[in-house]
Amino acid sequence: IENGPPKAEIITLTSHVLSQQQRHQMATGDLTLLLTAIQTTCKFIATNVRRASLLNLIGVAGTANVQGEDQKKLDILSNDIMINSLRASGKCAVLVSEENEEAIIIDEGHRGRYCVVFDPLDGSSNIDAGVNIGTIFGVYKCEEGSTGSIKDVLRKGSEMQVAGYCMYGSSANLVISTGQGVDGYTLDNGIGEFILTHPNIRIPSRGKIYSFNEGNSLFFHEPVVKYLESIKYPSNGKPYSARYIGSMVADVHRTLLYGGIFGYPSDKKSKNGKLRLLYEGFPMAFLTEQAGGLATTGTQRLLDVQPTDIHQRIPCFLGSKEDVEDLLKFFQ
Ligand code: AHM
Ligand code: MG
Repeated sequence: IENGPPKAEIITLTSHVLSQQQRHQMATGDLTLLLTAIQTTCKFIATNVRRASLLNLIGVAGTANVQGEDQKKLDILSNDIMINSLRASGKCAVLVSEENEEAIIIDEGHRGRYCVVFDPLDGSSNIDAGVNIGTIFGVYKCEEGSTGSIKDVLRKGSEMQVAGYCMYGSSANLVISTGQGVDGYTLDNGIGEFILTHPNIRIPSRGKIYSFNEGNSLFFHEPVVKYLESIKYPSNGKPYSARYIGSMVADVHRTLLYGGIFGYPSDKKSKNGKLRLLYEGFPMAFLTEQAGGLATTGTQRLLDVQPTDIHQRIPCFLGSKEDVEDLLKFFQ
């Protein structure tokens, strides 16, 4: 036990990102303000996820609350908060949300240079059971000369400036990369700040866990079937453990911290799998690479996929470098 005084240095997300920006001479403060808007949304969602059953936020949208206002389901409410807060930041030009069919082009009075793609509450089918869920986001900067159009977000994931997620579990954990590694922050409810608790997350080069919805095995294509066989019946007699929460944020979070492989493949029923490229695949691939891992579609580096539609789906495999390389051998 150390006897010295308690450590007096508390690093918040805002101060850490600011100092990162300053170090790379990128500090206009715009990104920091944008991230403040995202943080505020995450704090709001974290609070409400926790209170959800009490406040009866769960359930069908359209039931009235005591004020006679329509109550919204948590995912719709989260989406509204995210959009309002990003718009109010004055730093955004285009927003793409899983909940909105069309991209939102921000009005001139509030317009900034950034474009944010997000899934406000991913894994929302898990809310009622109290299982971890999360918000996923990615940030692009408008292209030179653009005042904000759909073209600014139909870009490869490798062009993202920032990617992150916030996981709502026993604590709220915000994991983020501005392209200089990955840092994890935990919400201190007492002071309402995200505190740097997991600096420089590095994914182990090999793990012992695989995370696939094997219930779909009947439809899986051969490379995936063969790969899964290879880790379940290995020649060394040490099979991998299976962990699948069914909430991408939670499954990816564990994969970043413990290593292993997460996959949502295309199969005979869904030709591009289930996960969305822009606001699920790209941000998670960005974080995985920044943490030293790999992310692939099976045939291509995930971050190199050129999107054609804001809501398109993509087969997705990510995790420890060696595990993903093993999988890729079955695709060759
Ligand atoms: P959602 O955006 O409708 O919540 O769906 C995305 C979620 C991911 O969080 C998760 O990885 C996946 O769906 C699980 O799908 P499945 O239930 O088919 O295994
Ligand atoms: Mg989703």
